[in-house]
Amino acid sequence: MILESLLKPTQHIVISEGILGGTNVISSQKTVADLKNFFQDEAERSKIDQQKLLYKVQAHLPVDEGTPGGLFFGTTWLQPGTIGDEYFMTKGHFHKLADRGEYYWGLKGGGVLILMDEKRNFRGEYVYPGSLHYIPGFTAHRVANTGNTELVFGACWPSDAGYNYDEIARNGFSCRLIKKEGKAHLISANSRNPAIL
Ligand code: PAN
Ligand code: ZN
Repeated sequence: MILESLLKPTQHIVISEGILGGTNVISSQKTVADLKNFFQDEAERSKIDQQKLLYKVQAHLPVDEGTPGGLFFGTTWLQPGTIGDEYFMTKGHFHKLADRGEYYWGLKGGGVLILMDEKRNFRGEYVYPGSLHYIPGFTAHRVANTGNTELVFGACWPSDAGYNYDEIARNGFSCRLIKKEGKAHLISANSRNPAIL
């Protein structure tokens, strides 16, 4: 009676793991096949089991994609490994509404958030449990796993942000995160090595 308006939340999260539950939660995954031409060493990528999982994503989409004013909330599980000397990474994207920002935060494992502005200036930020990253608008973002274990990170972004994967597929990032003598180095990409759509 009095408590009628006190409701159980529609969503829940295993806070340390990022696992989402409840209504309107979607899942997707990307395999080695899905990142054709994204790595410097395409020959090496093509030799790996194409069905091998690179990363999976869960996202809570409480409103339709494109709705102004709402928020989306997600978790990404990125596997450890390298292709050639380049760490496993997400595809990366600008947002379709390019000015839209986003938060990322580290939950498990270790890696680097790679950021590139529209002038192709790049920078990287270490990702680790407790790291928090504000990704400004007009900034492409991608995460690479530099550890030996799964890298888990959370994200929150505007529901009208959308995705522009084409720019990265065409021109790539201006940098690559490579493993050299066991350590991560963010280096300028020596060729644009465009990924063919
Ligand atoms: C994230 C990403 C997620 C997967 O939710 O979509 O980490 O990376 P790609 O989308 O680049 O494959 C996000 O940035 N949303 O806006
Ligand atoms: Zn994004």
